Amino acid sequence: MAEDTAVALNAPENAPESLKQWVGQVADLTQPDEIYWVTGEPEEKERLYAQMVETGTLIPLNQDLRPGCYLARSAPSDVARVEARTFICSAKEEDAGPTNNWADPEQMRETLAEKFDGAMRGRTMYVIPFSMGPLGGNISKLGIEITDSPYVVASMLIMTRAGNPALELIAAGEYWVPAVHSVGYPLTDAEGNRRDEIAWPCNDEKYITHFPESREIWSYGSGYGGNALLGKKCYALRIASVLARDEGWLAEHMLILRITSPEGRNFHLTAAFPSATGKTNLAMLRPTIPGWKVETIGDDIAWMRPGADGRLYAINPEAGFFGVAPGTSEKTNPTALHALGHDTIFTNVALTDDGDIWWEGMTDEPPAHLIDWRGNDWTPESETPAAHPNSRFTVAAGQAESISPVWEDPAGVPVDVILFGGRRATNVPLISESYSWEHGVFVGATVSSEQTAAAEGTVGELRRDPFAMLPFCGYNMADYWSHWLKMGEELGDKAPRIFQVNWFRKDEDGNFLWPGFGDNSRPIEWALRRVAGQVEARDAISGRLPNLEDLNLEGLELGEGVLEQLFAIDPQAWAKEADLTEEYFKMFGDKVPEQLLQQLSEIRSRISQSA
Ligand code: GTP
Ligand code: SPV
Ligand code: MN
Repeated sequence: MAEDTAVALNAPENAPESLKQWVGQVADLTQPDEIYWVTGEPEEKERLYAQMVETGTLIPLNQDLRPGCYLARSAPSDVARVEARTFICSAKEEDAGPTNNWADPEQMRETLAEKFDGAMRGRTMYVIPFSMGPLGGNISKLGIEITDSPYVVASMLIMTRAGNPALELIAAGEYWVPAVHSVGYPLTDAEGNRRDEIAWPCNDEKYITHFPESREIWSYGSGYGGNALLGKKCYALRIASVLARDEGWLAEHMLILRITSPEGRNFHLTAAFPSATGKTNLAMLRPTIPGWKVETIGDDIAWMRPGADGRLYAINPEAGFFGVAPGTSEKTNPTALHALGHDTIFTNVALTDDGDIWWEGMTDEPPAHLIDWRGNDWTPESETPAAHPNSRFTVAAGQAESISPVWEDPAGVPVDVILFGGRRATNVPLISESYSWEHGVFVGATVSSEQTAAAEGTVGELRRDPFAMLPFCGYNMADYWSHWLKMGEELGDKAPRIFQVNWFRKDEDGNFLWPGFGDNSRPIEWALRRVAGQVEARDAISGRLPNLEDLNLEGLELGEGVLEQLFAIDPQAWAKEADLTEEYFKMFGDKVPEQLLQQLSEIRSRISQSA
């Protein structure tokens, strides 16, 4: 009961009784010194940042060069999502499926009760009401994150619509998802002995847990990214994918952009690429082909729902970008770089001698001296990177000059094209059009990609990452494929067209064949001309390929035979992939939808026809 809480609840007047009770229960368990409800007002941000500068969590950057910018350095053990410590606690194991770590919900609740017992001693417990998506929008949803990390509060204030307006919607009776987070580093022990605060408190033991039936999130031990900003992967993907299945919509790891043709026609495109595989880059694309314009709507997550006209409408549930820093440069992504000129939190990048930031790939020549992400001196001779490969910037989406005027339209934008992509050195062509929605779902379901530094694991290792959702699907992946097939039936001929892309194909010497970045506008232009019915395609094993003369390559110098290599399809290699896919599907037993098995057999017949 809220009344029994030792610490004052400090609840705002409009906080509903059920919310107050839950906050009181979490406080009883975690025993914070104080409870603070986040309002989202400007003076609150000032106080928070000042306090974090005092504890060393934030280092102010040179305010003349980067006003409002700060650097955070995490603990070296807390630098990325921890997939091995991420759990789906569904009542039945088969509802988590073979690609998730399942944990028995009863047992996990016992473990969490132990871990969270006294976890916030000596700390402030922050209560953050937030909206995923524009406030009050019909695709948007609400949540409350309780956390003991001011860094998480500051990040949530950038990444979501957090504070009083979200609480007002909750007070008005809107549905909300509860999410509890602790870094697991209490400052006082059970006997009342105090220890000093450190710059990045966290715990060696981590639990990122989801309860799909009760729609709850409990996260312990990490302060980094998707482990801790619970609106992002935990809610907007893992829990939302379950809500989407039950309510008939889609929660996806996709960027959203608007692209306007020289004739002034608007197209909307979403794209699922695995973590650190180019969503932010594509969302801020600067086309190298004249006359085309790209506007950014989202860079990581899309929530999509059929609208009254039967088309699929997408919103970006987030309000900011938590983007990969390394590789961001004036050449690769000037739009992102310019957005980072002010009011940005940088995490685990390097610090220059004049109080600015640097990371690998920002400039051709590294500075002669830096402080690296661990806080040590660094020179170009150093053997470790200056910035952590998963170092990130946290910035309000509105700061990107490419942001679309419609990015906060609560109704969303109608989706014309869906892209699936991954990092593939071989086999997968630059672009390929799916024969049908079912074929598109097959392509999405069988994506493999070389792993990146966005999660713990072996960088470069090829793994299946269906729909770029491997670490983010809150239920059985095969049921998720069935849900996609069902959505296709509902959308019928109004469904978006599906294409597969691969910017990462390499030659024998390991060099990228395709220049990528702004030039990705070229295959995308072809896709849009397909949608507009302006161009023919040729049938191939992977799907429909462009006739090479139809690609707009004006102003691009490609080496001899490179274009052919980008579209080369080796039937033997595809036969091997088909065998691997058959093996892969076996993992899901009889849950694999019949339509996907049918697609596999159609690929095999295309292979034998071309042999
Ligand atoms: P998450 O935020 O982790 O979900 O990732 P993301 O998909 O938004 O990643 P991002 O756009 O930040 O991609 C980062 C990496 O992809 C950087 O190393 C980029 O240099 C690289 N990248 C992006 N686009 C291209 C491209 O067209 N070609 C090549 N070769 N690399 C690219
Ligand atoms: C990803 O890994 O796909 C990210 C970063 O977008 S995190 O928020 O840490 O999950
Ligand atoms: Mn992501």
